[in-house]
Amino acid sequence: GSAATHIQRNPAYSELNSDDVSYFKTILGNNGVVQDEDRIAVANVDWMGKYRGASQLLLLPKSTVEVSKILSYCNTRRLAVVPQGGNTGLVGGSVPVYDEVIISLAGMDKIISFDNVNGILTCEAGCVLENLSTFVEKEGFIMPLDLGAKGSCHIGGNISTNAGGLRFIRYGSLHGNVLGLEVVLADGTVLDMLTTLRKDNTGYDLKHLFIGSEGSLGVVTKISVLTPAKLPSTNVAFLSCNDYTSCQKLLLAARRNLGEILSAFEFMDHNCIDLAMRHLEGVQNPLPASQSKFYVLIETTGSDESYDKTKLEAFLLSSMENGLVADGVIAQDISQASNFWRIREGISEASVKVGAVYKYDLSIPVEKLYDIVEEMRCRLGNNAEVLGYGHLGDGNLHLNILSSKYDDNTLAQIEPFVYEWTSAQRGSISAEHGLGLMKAEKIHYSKAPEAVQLMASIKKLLDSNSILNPYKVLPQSVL
Ligand code: FAD
Ligand code: 2HG
Ligand code: ZN
Repeated sequence: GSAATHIQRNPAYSELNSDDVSYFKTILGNNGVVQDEDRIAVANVDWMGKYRGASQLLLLPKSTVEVSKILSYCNTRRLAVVPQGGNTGLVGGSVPVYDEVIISLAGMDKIISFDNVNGILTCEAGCVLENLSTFVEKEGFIMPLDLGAKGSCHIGGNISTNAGGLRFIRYGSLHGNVLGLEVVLADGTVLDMLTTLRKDNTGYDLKHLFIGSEGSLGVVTKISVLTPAKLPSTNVAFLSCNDYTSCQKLLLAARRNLGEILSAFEFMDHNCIDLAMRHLEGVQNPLPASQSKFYVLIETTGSDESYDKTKLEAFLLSSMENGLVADGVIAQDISQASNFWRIREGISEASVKVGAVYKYDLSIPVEKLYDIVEEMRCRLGNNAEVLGYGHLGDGNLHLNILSSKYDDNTLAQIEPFVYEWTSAQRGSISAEHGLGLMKAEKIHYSKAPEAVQLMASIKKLLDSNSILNPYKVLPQSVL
């Protein structure tokens, strides 16, 4: 593929033969065993069109028992597999590298139960996030996470990547919101950790190993998740700031003055707005006259319509008076609010329309977070367009570098510089997207050797033949 890996195919894995295919048909039926070239082609390539595998088989299990039978067989036969959810991952983790069998969870999309007293949803891993949102909202609750990929990503994929997203600042990480999981291990063992308890300190909390393990330790088949109450009043403001320091101060001011109603604080530079206006259909620039370099989207969610609105208006006014905000608007209706959100959520979509995009997803102390964007612009000059945006409230920068095509010279100007720089700040080279194939060999920039060794020991314990998502997450040297 275009982002060719330098890792060789591991010869310890068997090659698929017709007996294997026949066996899979006996457990999944003909419809669960996909060999159609067009459908396989779609599953072989990632959302950016950057990572491309050469799998010849896509399996569509309908139940945990079927997943268990598939894995048990693959483990005995030494057939490597890649679990796939909505295939929206951004680090090449969800597609095969060579001929791994693709196990798609798309056929496991049932809601199992909803406890509408405690707000606890239990469902299968292949449920699309947006469908779950629609479902729980009818019951007066919301999903604790939201992201631009909601229309395609699966809850199982979200859990496997420990997705952050747009509500993290308010509701925190999936490590806090996921109450239980059912996972199938590499040898087919079904691990039932599907509790719905808030508190349970009986031994090691094993589910956390699977949250964020990117399909390398097991296949997540069922989930129970805590959903917060849906509150009646939401307001969204779109603001501009003249310098980065003002954005930082505005974040602190928002935390102090908006307090418990603050539900999003998203940041984008002028280049992002520019890109969105060029490539997203039907969006309007909320501040067309602004010459500012920085933009912030603030959302509040609370229980009192008039109080919440007054609070946000007063905050905007005082922030303009004290000079932190250059200009700003509060959405007057749902369509304006969704236009604001569409700009922020659409940056990813716009970024892949230019040609090639190099994406970095960094945790950096907020004070330093924009420095890397400016340094990158200096390094690359006119060779590329550099965008900085992200979840400022969480200290998470999305650094996107756009150029007309992928080439090794551009890459050599970006890497390892970006990783070294981040490591020197004691930041993370993956705030929320994971390591996947892209960063498996880079883990040492963010983790101590002893920690990587322990991860490798856990991997060997749970997947002794290393059939699950090979070449991803951990460096080849420790396996
Ligand atoms: P996939 O892409 O199919 O898989 C991702 C990884 O999880 C792979 O390693 C795969 O092997 C593994 N996996 C999937 N399902 C399972 C399973 N059931 N069991 C075991 N392993 C599994 N990410 C964020 O964190 N925050 C964001 O705000 C955000 N916004 C995005 C916006 C857009 C437009 C896009 C395209 C992506 C965005 N992402 C974001 C990245 C991505 O959407 C998330 O990582 C998402 O959680 C992946 O879910 P998925 O179902 O598409 O998983
Ligand atoms: C977002 O916050 C996503 O929009 C995607 O995490 C970021 O595409 C990216 O780099
Ligand atoms: Zn993000």
